[in-house]
Amino acid sequence: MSDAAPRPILYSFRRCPFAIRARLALASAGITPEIREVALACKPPELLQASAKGTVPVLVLPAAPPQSVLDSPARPIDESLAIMRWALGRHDPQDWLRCGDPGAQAAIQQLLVACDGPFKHHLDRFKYASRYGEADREADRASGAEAHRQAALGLLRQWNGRLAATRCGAEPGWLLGSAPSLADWALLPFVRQFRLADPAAFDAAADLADLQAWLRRFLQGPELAAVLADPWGPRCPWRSPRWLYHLALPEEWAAARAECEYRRSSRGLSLEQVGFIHASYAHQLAATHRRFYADVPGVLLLTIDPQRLAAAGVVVRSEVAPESQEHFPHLYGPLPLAAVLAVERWRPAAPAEGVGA
Ligand SMILES: N[C@@H](CCC(=O)N[C@@H](CS)C(=O)NCC(=O)O)C(=O)O
Repeated sequence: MSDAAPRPILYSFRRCPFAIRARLALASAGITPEIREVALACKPPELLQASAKGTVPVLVLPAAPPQSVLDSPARPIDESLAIMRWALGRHDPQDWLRCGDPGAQAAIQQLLVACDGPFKHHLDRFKYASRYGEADREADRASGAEAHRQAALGLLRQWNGRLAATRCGAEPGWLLGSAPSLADWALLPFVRQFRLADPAAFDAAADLADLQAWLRRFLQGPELAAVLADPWGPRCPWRSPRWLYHLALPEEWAAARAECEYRRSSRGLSLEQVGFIHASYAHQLAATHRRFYADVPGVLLLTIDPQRLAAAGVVVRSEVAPESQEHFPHLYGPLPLAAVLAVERWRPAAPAEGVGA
């Protein structure tokens, strides 16, 4: 893919096992999307427009030049396995898909169904027991979680058995034989997640020796590490150009929360003194921070939804700053707390662009 070619966009979440498997396949296929890290509590409108179900990963393909007036743009791919298959369908240098081997393909499919179905079901219910716990009593909840852990362990033992059957001497095997397949890479993030719930117990389980060796090889290898690090796995959420942003001093934001509205315009200046509240568009944030807040420890970034501002009757005007001749958004009225979608400690954004940049 040339640098000039439009890239697919991947809405992703660094720690999400579904998104991790999608990134693994894209990386293996040599496809370098623009990664948009999503905060699940504050999903950008662009993601929801691409896929209303609001899960990550979602891959949005660049619009191809229409060959005919009947051509419709490619639909976003909003299931992790479909993204993997799409990527590997374009380029599969290590034959993860086991092209031309229907028996292996059927075995892969079975493993994927077991992982995304029962394994994920039990994993969620023991890892996030309080979220799913219906029992009122703590002791009942704990025994329910343990039942789910045991059910998940049952599947892990089956997968361990497959690996034991393909082991070559001391070298751990792969789920389908002598090389990793789509099944290994797609299950990996979920087995990793199971281990992370209690690493010591997982590592000590005597009946999971082959699975432990299989996972360790992934954890020590370069592929998983690559998709968990920048630029594949940025820690800072992508900033939508459809939102507005404001940098705030922590003590002034704390006061606003107590007073139920925010009336500071910029550093050291109030709304009353200036007549409006200064804000930035996403692409202006780094420069605004550098100019006014670089020496403030713990400065906060407010993400503001312009639609909620409008609903609250706050007028936003895009106006030129005399010193730079650049347009900035100005809020004519106090900022209602309900229009603030997220408050986080300021962190510089990851180097923009795509993973190949
Ligand atoms: N079947 C989907 C599941 C994706 C999924 O559930 N992702 C989680 C994050 S790990 C999500 O986006 N949840 C939405 C939310 O928490 O709001 C896939 O394979 O892509």
